[in-house]
Amino acid sequence: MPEPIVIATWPFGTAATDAAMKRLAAGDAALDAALAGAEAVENDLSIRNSVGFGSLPDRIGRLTLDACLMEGRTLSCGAVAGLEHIRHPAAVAKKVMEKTPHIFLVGEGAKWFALQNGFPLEFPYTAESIKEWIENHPAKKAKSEKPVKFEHPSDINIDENNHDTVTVLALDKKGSLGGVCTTSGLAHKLPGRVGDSPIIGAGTYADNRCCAVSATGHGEYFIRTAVAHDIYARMAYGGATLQAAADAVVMDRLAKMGGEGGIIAVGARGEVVMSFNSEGMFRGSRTSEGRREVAIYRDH
Ligand code: SD4
Repeated sequence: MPEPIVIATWPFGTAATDAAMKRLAAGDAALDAALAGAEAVENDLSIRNSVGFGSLPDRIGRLTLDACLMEGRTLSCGAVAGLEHIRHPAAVAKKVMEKTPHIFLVGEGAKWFALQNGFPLEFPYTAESIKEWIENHPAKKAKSEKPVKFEHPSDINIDENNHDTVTVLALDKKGSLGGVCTTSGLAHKLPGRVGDSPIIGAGTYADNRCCAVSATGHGEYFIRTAVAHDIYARMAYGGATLQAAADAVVMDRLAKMGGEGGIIAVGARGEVVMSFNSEGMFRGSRTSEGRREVAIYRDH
């Protein structure tokens, strides 16, 4: 059996890899470990750009969260999107997977389901996130004291670099894969907008036969190219290695469309691949032997 491994996106992903590795070392399943890692990041109010509470609200000031997870042995999965006032969207996604005949709940329905399952209703805004929203709202003229005047939806520009999705992928002692992705999506998005992160096959995919893959970047492009599943399929049906599959999708297919971002992936034999077409991509990894790596890579 391969040694357990966990990888995550962004510098704050080290909180995730540390929490997840504790669980893997104790013999827990990959999905449970990855979820523990994602929750560690969701809990951290100092992560202000885009994961969980205290992160950046949408165009009209509402913080909505998206998450999904997938188990590589059974292909079980769950997802939520547009979830408000609930701190742990990834855990709610797991309940959707375990307790309903469905996979994906959104908006008020997802919130109702979370409340029914004992998740507390919480206030997700911090003084910093409110200040940031007021001061940096794209519709607001610099230094103007006037309140934000909303643009027509067709006029909005989105800063596609203003985001920080955390995705955590793990391989456990039994050789099973699991993946979790959690985010508040692109900052200042239109209300109701959902990116790739909670979409199984776009933002995340896990199948023990090949790999677990998760994405970070401009979600609309990752949906159009079904990035995570495309990488899996190139391995499963095309016989590509994980590295070749990831590079073909991220560096070629996605890049040619103008989709900026990258993926992290763990193969069924423990191989780690991180492919990106953006200027750089932060990610961290951790093995059970304590090997810990955090890096931003800039060269292709
Ligand atoms: C989205 N893909 O909502 C997400 C954003 C992201 O790192 O990846 N942030 O489009």
